[in-house]
Amino acid sequence: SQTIYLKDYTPPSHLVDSVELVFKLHPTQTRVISKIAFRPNPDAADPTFYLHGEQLKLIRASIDGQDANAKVTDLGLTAQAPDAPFLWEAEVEISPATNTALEGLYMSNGMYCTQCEAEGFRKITYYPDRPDVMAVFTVKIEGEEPVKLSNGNDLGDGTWHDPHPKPAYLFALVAGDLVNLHDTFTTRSGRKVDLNIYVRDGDLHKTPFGMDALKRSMTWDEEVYGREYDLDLFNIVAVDDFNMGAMENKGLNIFNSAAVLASPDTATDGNFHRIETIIAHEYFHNWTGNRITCRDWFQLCLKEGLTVFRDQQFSGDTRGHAVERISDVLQLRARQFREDNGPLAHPVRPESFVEINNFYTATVYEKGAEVIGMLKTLIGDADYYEGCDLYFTRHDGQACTIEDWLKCFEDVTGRDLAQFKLWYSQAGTPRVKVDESFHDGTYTLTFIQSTPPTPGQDTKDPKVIPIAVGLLNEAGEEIHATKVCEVTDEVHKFRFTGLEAKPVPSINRNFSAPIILERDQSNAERAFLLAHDTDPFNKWEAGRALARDVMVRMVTEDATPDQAYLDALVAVARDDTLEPGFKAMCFSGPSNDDIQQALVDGGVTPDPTRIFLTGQTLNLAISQTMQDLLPRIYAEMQVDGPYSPRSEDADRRFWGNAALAMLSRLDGGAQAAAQYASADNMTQQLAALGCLLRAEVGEAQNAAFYAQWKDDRLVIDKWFSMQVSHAKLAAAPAKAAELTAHPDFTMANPNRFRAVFGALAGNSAGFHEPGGSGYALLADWLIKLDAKNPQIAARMSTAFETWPRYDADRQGMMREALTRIQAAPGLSPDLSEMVNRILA
Ligand code: DPP
Ligand code: ZN
Repeated sequence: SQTIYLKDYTPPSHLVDSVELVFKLHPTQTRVISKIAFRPNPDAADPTFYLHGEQLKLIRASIDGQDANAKVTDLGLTAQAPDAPFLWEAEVEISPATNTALEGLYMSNGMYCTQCEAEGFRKITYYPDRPDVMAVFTVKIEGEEPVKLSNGNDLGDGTWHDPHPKPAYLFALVAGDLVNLHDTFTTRSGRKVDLNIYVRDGDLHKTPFGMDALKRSMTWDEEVYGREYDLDLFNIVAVDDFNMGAMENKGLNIFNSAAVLASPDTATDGNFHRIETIIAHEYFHNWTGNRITCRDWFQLCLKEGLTVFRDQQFSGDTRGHAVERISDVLQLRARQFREDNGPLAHPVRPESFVEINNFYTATVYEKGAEVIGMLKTLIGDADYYEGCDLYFTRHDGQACTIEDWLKCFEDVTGRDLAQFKLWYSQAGTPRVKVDESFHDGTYTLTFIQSTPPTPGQDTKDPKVIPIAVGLLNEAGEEIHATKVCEVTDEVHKFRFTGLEAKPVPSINRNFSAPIILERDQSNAERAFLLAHDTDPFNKWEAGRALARDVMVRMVTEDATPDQAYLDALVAVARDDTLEPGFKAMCFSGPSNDDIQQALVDGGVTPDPTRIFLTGQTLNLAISQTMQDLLPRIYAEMQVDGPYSPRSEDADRRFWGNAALAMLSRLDGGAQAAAQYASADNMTQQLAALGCLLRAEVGEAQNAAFYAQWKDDRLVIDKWFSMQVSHAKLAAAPAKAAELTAHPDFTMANPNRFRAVFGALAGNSAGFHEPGGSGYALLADWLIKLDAKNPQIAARMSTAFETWPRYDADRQGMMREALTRIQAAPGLSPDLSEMVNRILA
């Protein structure tokens, strides 16, 4: 396989005016007949006519009616083409039923569906499968299936026309025996849009929430970004076997059923929230991705970073900005910081890849979103939205680059964004060291930035880092409102004058920059900020820093749980001015990865077993300290009446279930068993089951749960995952191995595979148990899965990306597992690229 470089980009040889496709559906012998109107691209670097095509059986191909005499390889074909517009006609045969990679046209439970991003269209027919070739598609679907869908407008009889030129990766087709929930939405300029969510018979009751989320997303994009929907129809289809969460195909979004189907009895509050976010995300792509797409796949963050930023804004508006920001940062630290500080670190806009599917990463998505957030902070809201408007008008219908995007903001603000652009090209999480001094009423903050080396980038230039700072006095009053310090130099000082006494700073408020702050801060000051900071994010952050410090001391110095920390938590729990969701967040504590990163930064080799056991000790101490408060919190947080996923109720359950988790460490699971028995929704049922499994007393409930839900695939995914997540130490890989023998386990369904092995990878102490059984098991299964579904196998290999952190024994075993994968016969380019990068 070949490495592809951003610097080698050249414009396409030919452009496409129109595409007509006819699909004669058949499980193993689908015929795809294409008529494509090409014309030479005046800007082409190389005029050779080349079409991508993989795993296609070519039946015939002609150019202007004459045999094309195509030279065919495994990856595509070339043919002699006239130096003028011409008509390409071809017929190929493909086999959807045997397509286990779930890329291109495939079958899921008897239904035909497609996934073309990034390069799946070339498995459907010969085509210039690159995002800078945009065309108008007309599609005819022939088959017995009662429902036949494609992009754009329904012309009847299985025929579809999409008037918006689009790249092939946005093509979609669905055919099957489906039912739908229908609704309508009227755009603010009066366009009436038909909305449908298509599902299999029996799932209709799980669609109303998704429909509501869709309509709210449509309204939000009109109100906040001035973006309206542009077709008369918007269809969503739920598919059980799907590699991603969902896909933004023009007018025909295809969703992993886990990312759209929800009912109170089968979906948790967390599921409802995730569904709302993904529906919004895919809908928002209609402008940021579809109307304006990417020139090439290196620009993936152009659509993904921006669209994640937009869905985060939407979620913040919907469920509260503080809790949303905290959960986004938790995610960022758990996934992106981990990536950015290991062998897979890469820039938000990568410069090379072997397999683009390996770059749908936390860095491209989440750090990509952080970069947009920093831009907005630096230039201010008004200029941000003006720049977006300019981007939408200037580039509508185009395939663009990061340069195009930034130019809009330079034009609006007159500001040079060259230094800002380093956020797109330099990998690694910046460290910012903070020094402070106070003399004669002047408080000086000195920021010293550096970014550690990452693969292929030994040295880094200083970036522009917007660090929001506020100041408090000793009484806990805000004496200097939030000000954004624009750190541009390696060492950069900011002065605050006219102060009576040395203030307490609140730095990087709202997590204004995705950095690691290095600052000598006493736990007393952290506790003070936890009690007084007016910035909700930093209030939470102070508690998290405190918790992290307490954990690190317990791990490295055998310290006992810090009383000041325990007291601070009690104060949070008692504080009536705080929202339940915020309190629950304060009790969530830092993630295992966060602790490990802190240890690594402090020069200590993390031992996941020890971290786990320490966490248990600390959690028990917290529960004991909270003992008297817990019954009342638990009782007060019970929500009466029928279940609603609205955040007001969800936050009460969140805090109530945090109290239940603490109670369960003290009462042997009695309260959790009671909750399990009386639960009338999945949030309460699953939270109780988790407490029981953690206490190792949940066997009966675990069996009952399976019996109750054995016919619901999405709930059974939870059942698989819970058992592995809650198993302790070496019991986790043993449980995962046992579950792979369960009759309901299958590699063919990505959700099921992820339920078991995603849970194993997420159970740090289990995956890293010192015997190495976790590593060996995952390696075995990645090798098996790779033969069927390389994308998922490659994605899940990131469980190994932290190997350089650990002790020699663990390193040796992790490397051995990776080397074994590397040596597996017939390894896919996807998995091989990942393993090579992880080991490099
Ligand atoms: N479906 C994926 C997403 O929306 C890839 N575009 O992020
Ligand atoms: Zn996306």
